[in-house]
Amino acid sequence: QKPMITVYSPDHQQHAPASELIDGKFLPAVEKPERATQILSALEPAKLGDIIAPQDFGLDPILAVHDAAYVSFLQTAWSDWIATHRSGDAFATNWVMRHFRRDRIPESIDGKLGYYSFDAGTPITEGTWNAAIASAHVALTAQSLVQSGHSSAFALCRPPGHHAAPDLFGGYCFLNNAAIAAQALLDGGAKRIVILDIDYHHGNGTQSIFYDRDDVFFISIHADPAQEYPYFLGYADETGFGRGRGYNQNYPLPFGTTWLTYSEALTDAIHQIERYAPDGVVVSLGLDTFEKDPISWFALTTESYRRMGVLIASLNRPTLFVMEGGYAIEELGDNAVALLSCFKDYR
Ligand code: OKP
Ligand code: ZN
Repeated sequence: QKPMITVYSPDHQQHAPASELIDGKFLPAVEKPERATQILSALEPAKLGDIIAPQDFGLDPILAVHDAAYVSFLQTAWSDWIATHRSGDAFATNWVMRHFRRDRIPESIDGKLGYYSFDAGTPITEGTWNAAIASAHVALTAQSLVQSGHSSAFALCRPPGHHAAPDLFGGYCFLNNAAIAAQALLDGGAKRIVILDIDYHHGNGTQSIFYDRDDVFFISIHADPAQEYPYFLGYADETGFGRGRGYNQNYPLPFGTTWLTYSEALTDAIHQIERYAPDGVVVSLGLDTFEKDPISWFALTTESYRRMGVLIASLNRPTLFVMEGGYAIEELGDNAVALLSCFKDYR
């Protein structure tokens, strides 16, 4: 049995928004540093393998996925915001919607925030860029382990990434860690990569990044966008475009989904992955499908995560786990360990 190395950086703590717009009020942020520290403290006694710090891979692997102007925007967003607003976290409050022009990038930071985002739920703070780039380097460090022959690795990323598109932030995400890692695997010699997104929310950013490509097969199991965030992407009829046709697969499921229904979708997804025969699998690991998650409405249990670990292990492919969502802080670590340790035991 081979160890599973975890990559972790404390820099995520620099992204700690005071509050979030919820139910018409600014309430304590749901996406908070305790998420990552709770998982870390559960991993230590579980002894899956070493816990290591990330390496610095610079900006090139980020720019292989994200637009340069978007990355520059993220780097200076806080200082631009504070130059005019003086205080408070930066929030977008207006967007480029249908009927507006998309060929003009406003000079104003408020205009830029709206141009480069798709929701009001993703505050930018003083440390957001430092945390986001560290999170991407956590994913890249885990990727380099898998590339060099480790059968699996866990990137304990925070902030998450799967909602971030080439030039869009939103859904607590700024840089798409899983997409950056998948692209790096390809650039390192892999021919075909699957991204299996098991977060409760559709990974709209990842889908957008790879929608017209056949070298990354994006598969996502999530709450039906007709009922749930991000609302405007994630339907079953989104199957890819051009060369990418047939290499995008969504499994939208209803509120209240239990393991019985979930496992049917996951088993189908596993069969699709086997047919594609990828060189590696990147798992966008969200634990917000849990029954006690405060913002989500599926009903999976800790036992479900054990079974998920076993099913993903059955693929027998180099596997990179990239942390996404999961907000039931108390059980987050147990659920992560349940999935990762069963994966490891059944490999
Ligand atoms: C990020 B990840 C609920 C608002 C939802 C955005 C959720 C982002 C989830 N009232 N806000 O996929 O876990
Ligand atoms: Zn989620």
